[in-house]
Amino acid sequence: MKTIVILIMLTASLGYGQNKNAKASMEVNGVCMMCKTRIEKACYKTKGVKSAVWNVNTHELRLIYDERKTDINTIQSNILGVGHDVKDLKATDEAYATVHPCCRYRDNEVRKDHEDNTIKERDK
Ligand SMILES: [Cu+2]
Repeated sequence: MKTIVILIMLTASLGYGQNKNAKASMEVNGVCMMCKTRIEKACYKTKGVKSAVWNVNTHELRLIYDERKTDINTIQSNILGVGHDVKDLKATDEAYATVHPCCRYRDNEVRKDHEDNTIKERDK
């Protein structure tokens, strides 16, 4: 009986101070709407992520997640897993190779193409 009480207290104290709607934002590299879908999907695939919105212009990813179920490192590694660099963390070449050719954000030509398109869209 005593053990059970201690266990309950321990579980309660572990959960204490953890936010089920923790917010975070970080920079994720990408170039287009396909990247956006890929990045956000990778986040939602992570158990505990409630909201993931990536901005194609600013490259900022805004997250709302349950700290009791996941953490930033887990979310980041899932994003890296689909081939997108997070801040200073580089996705492996294998993971990067799986992104669509038009999404090769490390390629200056591709990046420039997308930037031109963004400007065209804006000036339309
Ligand atoms: Cu893309």
